[in-house]
Order: sequence, then structure tokens, then C-alpha cells
Amino acid sequence: MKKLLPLAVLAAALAVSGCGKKEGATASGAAPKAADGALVVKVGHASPLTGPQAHLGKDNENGVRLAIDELNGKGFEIGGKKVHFELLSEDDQADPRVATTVAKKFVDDQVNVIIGHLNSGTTIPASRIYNDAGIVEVSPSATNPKYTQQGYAGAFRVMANDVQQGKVLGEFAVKDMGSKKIAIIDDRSAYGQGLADEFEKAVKAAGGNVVVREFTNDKASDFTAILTKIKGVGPDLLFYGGMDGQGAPMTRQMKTLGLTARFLGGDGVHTAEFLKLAGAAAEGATASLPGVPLEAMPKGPEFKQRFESKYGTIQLYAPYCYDAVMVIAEAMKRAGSVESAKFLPEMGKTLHDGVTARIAFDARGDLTGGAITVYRVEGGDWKMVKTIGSAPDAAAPAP
Ligand code: ABU
Repeated sequence: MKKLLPLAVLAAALAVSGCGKKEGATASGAAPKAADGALVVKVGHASPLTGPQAHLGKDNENGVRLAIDELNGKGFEIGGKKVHFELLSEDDQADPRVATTVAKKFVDDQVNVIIGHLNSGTTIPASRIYNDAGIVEVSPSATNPKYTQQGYAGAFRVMANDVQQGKVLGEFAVKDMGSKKIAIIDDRSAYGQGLADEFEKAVKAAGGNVVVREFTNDKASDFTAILTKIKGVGPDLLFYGGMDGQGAPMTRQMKTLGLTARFLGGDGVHTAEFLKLAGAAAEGATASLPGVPLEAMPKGPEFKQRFESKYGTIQLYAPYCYDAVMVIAEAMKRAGSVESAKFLPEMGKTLHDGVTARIAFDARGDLTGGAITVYRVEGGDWKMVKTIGSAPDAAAPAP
């Protein structure tokens, strides 16, 4: 049991109860009001909105935006008062240093909650700042387990993590794909390296053989040197821990070099952008999603239609961002308050039938029973191979 209230939240709780602080006020200021008199709830969102991951960052931002627009559109009330959710979105450039600057800005802006950041490498350092300020953070996409292992009371995640994902991928490579000689490349990011480490552990536990391990970085575009070296070892599978901006050109360069190993990656390559960038070289590529297929969820297809009619093709994490906002809104509603000191205890009681899963959190703030789905590119599209782990209980009654 690690969920201890941070000092800032305890201080805010005392201020609320002892000093008659106004409902909706953040840790250091008065409650802002919208033009119609509604209480303003500031939702901070951070992701890379420029650079090679901008397509994913915009996807996340639009997932948050859709949720907020729908809540505002239906006149959502908290504690009997109409609230207006306001999106404050910042570009962290997928850079840990920029992310901490963004986090400090959000603290200064007195946001009520954070949805983000997109990357594990930005989420982990930023989370310390949010914890110190007593701000609740829900990550829709950062899968490195360390994020929720730091003991921060306000840190939550709405998808499975890379211990779960790496285990499934390692076992899948050895048992399902029958791989005998496995090569690994990672991008040295918290996500890419962390997932590759978990994958390697699982391969070895399943009796598999890792014959070579190389690394690149999350800005690279030319992998000729490491792929040539790897070709010399003759692997039958190449696992890449990293994002689509590198994974896609890597598959093209594998073809050019005559490296016939099958390509396997994590959620960072399971995107629409990967298909576009890799073209014909994507065919046969396998990748995972730390969740269940959207189509398999009761509200999934309808969400997809609603989202895509406004923002275009879902890249990857938009539905998780949408769910993250809804989880927060419900916790605030149950608490009758938008103050973290009051709604944080409600976060642990979450039982939300979302678009992506039936969402509940364990003591660390991780999604309970997170499933992993394996996909393969066939005919130019991602096709589900199998889902491993807890399937959502669609029939369960809503709370
Ligand atoms: N989950 C993969 C992309 C985001 C991250 O964890 O860095």
C-alpha cells in the first residue's frame, strides 16, 4: 500500500477544512469562473506537439479535447455547480528537460489535473513536480513501470505497463513465432530501453536466445550500420523498443539490406503512421497494444466514429486520453469537488466503464488486469492476432 497523500495535498486539505477556502480553488489561488459563472476546471495536457512524434501528441490532445467538449456540452455538474473544463495544452517535445519546464508552468497555472505526458521519459521527471504540488496526474500512454512505482499518491495510468507488455512480447516471440535467434534494438529512451529490457528478460525466461543487442536514439533515421552488423549475426527476429518514427524506416532499411528477420515492436510502432511511413515494408510486422482492440469494447466503434469524424484517423492513444478525462470527471463528481485534496481519495475507488477498458486502479495507481493485444500487418492494416490477459468484463454492471 503506497498511496500516501503528498504534503501539498495534506496542506490543501487542512486549508479547505480549517480556513473555509472556496470550493474550486487550487492549492494557491481562488476558483476561476467562466463567463457563464461556471466553475473552471483546468485540465493540463502535455505531449510532443512538434517533431517526429507530433502526430501522436495531436492524437492525445484531441482525445482530451473530445472528452472536455462532451462534458462541457452536456452541462456537467460537480457538487451541484455547473463546471467548465478548460484545456491547457503544452508541447514537451518528448524531451525530459522541456517536460519539467512544462510541469512547472502547469503548477504556476494552477491546473486541477494533468493528462499526460505522452512519453515515459517525460512523464517520470514531470511527475515529481506534480506530486510536490499535489496535482493528480493520469497517464494515457507512458508505459514504463517506474512512473507508478515512485510512491506518488496522485499518479495513475489507464493502460497496461511494460512489465506486462514486455512479458507478452517475449513469450510471443519465442512460443508463438518460434524465433530461435533474436536481435534487439532500442532507442535508449525510458520507454524503448525499458521495454527492450523486459522483452529480453521474457525471451530468456521462455528459453529463447538473444544473439545481439544494439541501440539507437529517438531522433535517428539511418540504421544502416547497426542493421548491417545485425545481419551478420543472422537473426530470425528483430525486436525494436522505440517509436514509429524510427521503427518504420528501420523496416524499409531491413528490406533494402536483405535482412530477412521478422520485425516485432511494442505499442510505439502500433500506429497508423507506422503503416504510412513503412509502406510495403510494414507487411508482416508484428506489434503490441497495452489494451484490448477498440472494436472489442462496447463503446469502442461509436467512439471511433465520433473521434474520426472530427479529427481524422486515431493514431493510438486518443481513446485512453478520453477515458482519462472521464475518470477524473467522475472522481470529482463523486467527491463533489475539483480540489485534489478531496477528489484524490475517489480516484482509488474508480470503476469506470470506459471506451478502452473497465477502469479500476491498483494500490500503485496502475490499471487493474491490463490486457495486451498482439497485432500483425496484413494487407496494409493492423490485424488482431490475439489478446492476452484480463479481458474486459463488458457485462459487469456500472457502479
Ligand atoms: N508507451 C509507448 C509510448 C509512450 C512511452 O511510454 O514512452
